[in-house]
Amino acid sequence: MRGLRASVLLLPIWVIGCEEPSLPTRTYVPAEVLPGTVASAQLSPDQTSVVLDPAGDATFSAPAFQDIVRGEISKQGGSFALLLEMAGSVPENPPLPPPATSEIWWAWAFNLDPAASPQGYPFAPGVALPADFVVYVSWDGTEFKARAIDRRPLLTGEEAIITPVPFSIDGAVLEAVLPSAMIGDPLRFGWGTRTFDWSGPLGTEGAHVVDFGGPPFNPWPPPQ
Ligand SMILES: [Ca+2]
Repeated sequence: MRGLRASVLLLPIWVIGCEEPSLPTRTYVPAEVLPGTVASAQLSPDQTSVVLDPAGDATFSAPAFQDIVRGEISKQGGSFALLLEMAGSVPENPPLPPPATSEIWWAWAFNLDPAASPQGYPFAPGVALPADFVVYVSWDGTEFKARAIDRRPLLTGEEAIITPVPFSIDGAVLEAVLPSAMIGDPLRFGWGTRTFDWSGPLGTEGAHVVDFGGPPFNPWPPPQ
């Protein structure tokens, strides 16, 4: 993992803009970061886990683009394809809805070790949460980004590992790619989705959950 972090953080994020303005798809692919992991056309899904969530249940009177209606993860070769469907389309230039002041997130959380609750980043120091690994798409009022946060090093007093990941936004659907090696190719884990408002910088107490997409964690592999 150390080698992976060292290699990917030095590379630029390639942003591929929409070439046809009439289409709402925005694809941002740091392909150089993750060679071989985004060739999904050559891969076929072998397992998918889907969780549905009602529309209209988000807190803070949040807009529909923060209201989760479906979360999905699919194992595709060596990667997980992560998907979030919202109750409404994500605008090209969305507002930061209150109480967000710094950024908003669409996130997938992974509970890799049910016995562990790392403390700290991206949450405040000392705040323990069971998600060992988080992937998120963010909007800060200027640009969309996607990052993976490996929180497991926090358990031993080290810093969380932050890695850019490919993502896309198409109307009400957000997708991101997580190479399964980044979470250690686990056979079993818990996963779930959330949206967040950030009323302060990452690493502070400014995180507010806007909507959970069903239970906080769901089983992988999906029940037969
Ligand atoms: Ca919802």
